[in-house]
Amino acid sequence: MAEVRTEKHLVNKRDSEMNISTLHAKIERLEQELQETRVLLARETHDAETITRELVQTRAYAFSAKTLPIDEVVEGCADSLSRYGFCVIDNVIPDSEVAVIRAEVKAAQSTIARNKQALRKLLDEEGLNPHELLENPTVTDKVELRPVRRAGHPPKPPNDIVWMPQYGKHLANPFVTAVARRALDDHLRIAQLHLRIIETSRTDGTPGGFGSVKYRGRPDSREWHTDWPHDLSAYGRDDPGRNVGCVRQPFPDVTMCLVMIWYLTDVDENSGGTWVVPGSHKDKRNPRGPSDGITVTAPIPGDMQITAPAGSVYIQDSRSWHASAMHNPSGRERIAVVNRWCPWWLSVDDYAPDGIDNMVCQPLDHAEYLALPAELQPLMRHLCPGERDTLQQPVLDRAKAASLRARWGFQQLEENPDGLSDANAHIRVPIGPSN
Ligand SMILES: O=C(O)CCC(=O)C(=O)O
Ligand SMILES: [Fe+2]
Repeated sequence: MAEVRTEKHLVNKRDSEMNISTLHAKIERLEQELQETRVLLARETHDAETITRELVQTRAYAFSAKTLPIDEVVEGCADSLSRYGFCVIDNVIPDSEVAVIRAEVKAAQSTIARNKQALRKLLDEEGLNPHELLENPTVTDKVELRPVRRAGHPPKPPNDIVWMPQYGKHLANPFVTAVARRALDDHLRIAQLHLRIIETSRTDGTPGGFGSVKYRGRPDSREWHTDWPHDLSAYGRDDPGRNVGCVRQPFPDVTMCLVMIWYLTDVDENSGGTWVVPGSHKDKRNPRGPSDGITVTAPIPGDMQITAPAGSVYIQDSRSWHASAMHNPSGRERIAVVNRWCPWWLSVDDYAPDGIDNMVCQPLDHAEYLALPAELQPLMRHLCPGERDTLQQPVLDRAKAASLRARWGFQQLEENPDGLSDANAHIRVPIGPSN
């Protein structure tokens, strides 16, 4: 009798195993068929170039903070970020304030450049040790430097935000922070902030555009890259003192950083609109990928330039293939401020101890931190060594809820230990094939 039961049990087990492997095979077949059908559909109706043409015409990636309710902007941006890898929030800075902020950014450009030059002089010409700069009384007259939070790392120039208090009033705009929270996590940090000004063509014939003059001027030139922490050359290449780290290819399908470009001049195809390849944030290849067959300086079918009025914010997943315009025949500079926003869980400034002049986590002293608008402080608190940095309320609330739920389980164990064996019978964890 026992033998018959064992045999029956074995047959059942074999049937079940066959059933599972048939189901796995079916899933694999259907997934492959789905993928092939998607490709066919894209080819038949909506190839990349057609989608891009439509996007350029309709600006379906853009949502206005002036005319739409915040929920609609967040939904629209979340969808656009997921589908295309980018979105734009129009009218974040009111028209009436744009000119003042633009002038402030231009003044900041000179201050930052002067400070950087003075720092380079001290390091390169006078040969000072970066770690001893703050102890040297003659240095503090010549250059603005602040201690950083990370022990053992030399000081850095202050965060560019200190030169732009009017701009700082908008940086934690509720539309922008809501979109960032939706895409990243509840506790956010602004890890980098820098100016990106693109010259226009000069009357002496010097071409406008981003980068070295010798490469500028052609509307069909590009400088494709993805941004930190997906910047494959990691700022410092193979220099251990300057490499800031880069996620290994193929990038996991997770949004780890949002790049925000705050346009302070109108942008389009002739005036420094950012180049982007829609959908590239999900592509496993990378323009700088050593084995990916892409030329960083050439156009890519389906690429496009963003069009946006001054006061808008372009937001992209750091995995998006994008480029600054290398031509700008508009007759005016393209003025913009760039920031990189991260969730609390990304390692934002652990490496590159010699990167004294990179823009990673440029610090704030306590008075500068306290002078920030109250809503901006939580996003920049990690930059101020004197401030105790703790996780923010929504993250704490989540942890509390999880802890209460766990405690409830142990209460069940105390009160009804015999009734628990089937308590999770409704839970099924699918096991996929390895890939
Ligand atoms: O200038 C632009 O439009 C793009 C800027 C950019 O790619 C960057 O700062 O990482
Ligand atoms: Fe970039």
